[in-house]
Amino acid sequence: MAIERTFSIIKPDAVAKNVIGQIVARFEQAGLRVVASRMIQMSREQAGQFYAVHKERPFYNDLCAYMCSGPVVVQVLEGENAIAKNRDIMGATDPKKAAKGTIRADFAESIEANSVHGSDAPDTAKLEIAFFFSGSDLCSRK
Ligand code: IDP
Ligand code: MG
Repeated sequence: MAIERTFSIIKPDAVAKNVIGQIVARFEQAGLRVVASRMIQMSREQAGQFYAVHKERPFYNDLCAYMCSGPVVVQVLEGENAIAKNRDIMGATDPKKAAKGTIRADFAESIEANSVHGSDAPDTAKLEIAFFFSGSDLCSRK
């Protein structure tokens, strides 16, 4: 299986709950390594651009406002099958439907304030990493 990199956000609800470490520990326990990490306060423009794919969805404006409502941690995770592995550890978008033991089942507040973001495919992972990080921000953990 290939070593991949994927983009992850610890969203405002999880940062406010002070569970950054607990969330990162789950990635590490699953064999993923953090190769870049930064806490930021997103602007409305940044959130709007990041979630542009959802522009036509009824929840878009609320989602963008929510993502700017407090600091978030943006990070890049690396490891075998990192993209799908991250999505498995996160759980389903709606925490009520998320499998037991997943981050969203354990920490999320609602379908909107659902604790984490994770890229869903290699092309989006690449775009999302480049949206927040430059090449020199990414560290080698080999
Ligand atoms: P994902 O984060 O599991 O990939 P997406 O469908 O890509 O889910 O949606 C992006 C984000 O938009 C979700 O993580 C969540 O914060 C928000 N969202 C998705 N569906 C809804 C909804 O029906 N109501 C409110 N917010 C939603
Ligand atoms: Mg998505």
